[in-house]
Amino acid sequence: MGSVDTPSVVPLDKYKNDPLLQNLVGKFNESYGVPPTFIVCVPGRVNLIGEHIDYCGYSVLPMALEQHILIAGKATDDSTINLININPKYAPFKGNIMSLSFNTNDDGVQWHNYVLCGIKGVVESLNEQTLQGINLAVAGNVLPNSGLSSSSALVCAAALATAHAHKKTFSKQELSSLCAQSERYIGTEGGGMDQAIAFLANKGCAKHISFKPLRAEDVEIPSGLAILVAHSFAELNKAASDQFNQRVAECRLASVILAKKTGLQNWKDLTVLADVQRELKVSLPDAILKTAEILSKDVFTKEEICEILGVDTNDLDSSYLPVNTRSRKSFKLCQRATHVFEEALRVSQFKDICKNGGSSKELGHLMNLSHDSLRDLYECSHPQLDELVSAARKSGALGARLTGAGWGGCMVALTTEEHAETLISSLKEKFYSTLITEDKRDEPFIFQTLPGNGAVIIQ
Ligand code: ADP
Ligand code: NG1
Ligand code: MG
Repeated sequence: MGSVDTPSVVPLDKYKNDPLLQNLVGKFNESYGVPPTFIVCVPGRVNLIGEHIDYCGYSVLPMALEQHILIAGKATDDSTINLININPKYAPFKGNIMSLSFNTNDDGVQWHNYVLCGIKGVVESLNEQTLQGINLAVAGNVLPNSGLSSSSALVCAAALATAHAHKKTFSKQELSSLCAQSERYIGTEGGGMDQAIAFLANKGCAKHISFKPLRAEDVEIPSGLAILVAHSFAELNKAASDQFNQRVAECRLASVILAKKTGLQNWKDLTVLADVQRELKVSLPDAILKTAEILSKDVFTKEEICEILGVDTNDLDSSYLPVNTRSRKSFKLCQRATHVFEEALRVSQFKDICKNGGSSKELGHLMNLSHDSLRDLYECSHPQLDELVSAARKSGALGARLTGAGWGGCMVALTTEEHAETLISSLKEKFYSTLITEDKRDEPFIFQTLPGNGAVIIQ
């Protein structure tokens, strides 16, 4: 058996000039009266292509960012979790490690719940009668609520900090799966892309991530190309809205209806579109044709869906619908499933071009098609994000698309190294000039980025 791949431990010395880490250590000392015994560092990510298909069982192609979440920690003598954030907008929290509960207030989901997701995931997996608490301090520079996966960086950092504080080692694969599961405590029923890239990323390469079993294959961005990330200045906290789960529900319903109408015996359990495609033994282009043929309506009412499946509303709710989507009256199934199958095809074409050589124009074209599909079929873009994408294309980007869940947040654009600076200047002039207020001037709202490393423990 080969050795188990666990997050690397790197010496603190390497970070002595990192201002965010120095600030974090200072605040930890100030709050707890002692220095932390370790710090964990987990990156955000940008997804190059493959949006809203991880929870449908299809592969995705993200890369880690240099921006990250840091958590400093030290085990305590009792079972208390103390949590502070160096940013005063995030309020401190105190709880018991053996009885963590999630709560929301009128403003939506409180930030500490993401930390609790990671802690709870590890606590459940350790399955001990009692555990020591931990003093924790958080710092981060991943733009939040923007599709760069600040949420998962926080969840994964909390899980890694909890495991390390209890001297337990998990493989990167175990941590990825455990965190994908435990982030769902927040209420959104996402896939595993964000947690997988957080742990499995390697500097210099994007990753083609497949699920069941979880695998991450290196994909090199062809030389001479540059990746640009830019914020649309529209934000959405996914857990504070039912939009994300509505798409999850629509994909599940499309999946079971396709399975039932094509005569698959086990249709009730076929809630994942990739599983239906596999059971039907059809190619992605054929799955797209079948979708158009079988799900040929624009909108399905809940009653119509119950009738097709031969179930009552209670059954439909409990078997297929996330809690916050149960009051929805109508669902778009054909559009969502078509996006998923077509996007899965685009990921595979994008990977092949990167691996076997091909035109960079074609890579850009695939990204453009991805955005257009997310805007028109998946309806998860935002007018301001569409405007930014369009400005990037007009300014000579090879391709541009929304990245992450959408409904605002960031765009990822592909350009050449030569053209990157010109593209940034052009977007500042064409898109940002009227949007940038004094308070936003220093924010890194547009930046060029290279594939970064996965999670590490700093000691
Ligand atoms: P994203 O696309 O960034 O993952 P989500 O809507 O999934 O956006 O989650 C973002 C949430 O994560 C924020 O609203 C906040 O609660 C939490 N978060 C992100 N970064 C930080 C941070 N540095 N400190 C505290 N909480 C953070
Ligand atoms: P963001 O935008 O980072 O919250 C979400 C999901 C991913 C994936 C993308 C869309 C979580 C934790 N993340 O990402 O799994 O479905 O949207 O491709 O649910
Ligand atoms: Mg998120």
